[in-house]
Amino acid sequence: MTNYDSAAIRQLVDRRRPQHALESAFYTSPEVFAADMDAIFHRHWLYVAVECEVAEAGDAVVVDIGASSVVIVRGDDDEIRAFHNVCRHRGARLLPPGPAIVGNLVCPYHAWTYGLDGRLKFAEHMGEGFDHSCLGLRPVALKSMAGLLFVCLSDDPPDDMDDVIRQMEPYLAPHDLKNTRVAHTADLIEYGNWKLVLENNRECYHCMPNHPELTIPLFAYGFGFAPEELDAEELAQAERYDTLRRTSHERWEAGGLPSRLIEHLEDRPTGFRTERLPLDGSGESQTMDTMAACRVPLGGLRDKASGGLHFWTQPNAWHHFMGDHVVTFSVIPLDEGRTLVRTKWLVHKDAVEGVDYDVENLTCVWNTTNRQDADLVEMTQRGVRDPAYIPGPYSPYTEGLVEKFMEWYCMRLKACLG
Ligand code: 3BY
Ligand code: FES
Ligand code: FE
Repeated sequence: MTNYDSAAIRQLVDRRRPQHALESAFYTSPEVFAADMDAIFHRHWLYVAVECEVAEAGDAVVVDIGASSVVIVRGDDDEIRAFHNVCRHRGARLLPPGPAIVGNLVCPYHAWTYGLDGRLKFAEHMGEGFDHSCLGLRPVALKSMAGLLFVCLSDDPPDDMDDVIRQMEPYLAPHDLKNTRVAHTADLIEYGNWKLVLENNRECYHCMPNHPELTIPLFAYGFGFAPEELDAEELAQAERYDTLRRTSHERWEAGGLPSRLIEHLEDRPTGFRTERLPLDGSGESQTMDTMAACRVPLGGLRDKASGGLHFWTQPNAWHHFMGDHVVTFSVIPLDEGRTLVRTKWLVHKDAVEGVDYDVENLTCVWNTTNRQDADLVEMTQRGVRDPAYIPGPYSPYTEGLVEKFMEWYCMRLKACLG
């Protein structure tokens, strides 16, 4: 079932100019959006939730992705499973989006009752020959990466996820996500195509002029610059940052914190990138004063200045892991011109609000930055809709990772087009 013309979209992809933004149709056409949902969002691993959201048996969280909806639930056997949120009777949604606590999954329509393992347990009035056993909920592929939960809506998910997990677990494990809880969630609808949200995320070219709050903790962020444009003082600062990055990597790695760059953004279905980077000031956290926002450290992290571990996955996520808290971001397209950006702040599960941390202080940098990014995305969406728009070139210095996102997108769209 496709409501787009694959050949026409393939042509659009084939005529893309490398190192340039995409043509307008990629950001504005409902057909390209349908292709994106089908080829990208229904056939790749998506970051959707954190294990601590389903900490106990019967905890559930429901996430809508386009026309699909997924129930993630922890069973009595402690297993976390994911199911399509579609009743096997006449199709009603079992649960609304968001968190829930359930004993069974009971359809609100005619009360068909499913166990937390998805099996149909009761269905009244269905007669003698009714076979419960073949009407269980349809499973959705789910994997936990050190506590980050990924789902794939395809029956044939990309098989490279186990390798990403193997490479990423040593980086994420020290932050002990399983012993965190969500201190705050912010859902922000950005008025732009999901690819504009990702493009914006994959560069810091816009950070200096637009993110005063973010540039406080981030300092001379490792996102490239044109060396010939720097004056002597800026060059010296860039060199100082490079030295700090190198010596920090050495110190962190010696202390058991993997830190060095791994980058496979454009050469595999489950593209990803990670690196631990030093932060400015005290080097502790992404807060306005650069000090830890939460007094209870995560996991076994004793080095307060453990920087910020960046972790990105294609197509829909980025995260910052610090010594005192973690910020996770997931992107869910709503339509060709609207995108949900869901941000979660995680702290140690024993941390007490108002005693160990203050929500305003914890969330200030990224709430403010997200709103600034939403404005940038919206103004770009308006521009790319204008008939006068012509795709412009990416900076070879500061937009190399945007190009890698686009290479990945074009490669995967072509590979998965129906
Ligand atoms: O979160 C990030 O890693 C990216 C890079 C800098 C700006 N930004 C939102
Ligand atoms: Fe679910 Fe009828 S639609 S019980
Ligand atoms: Fe930004």
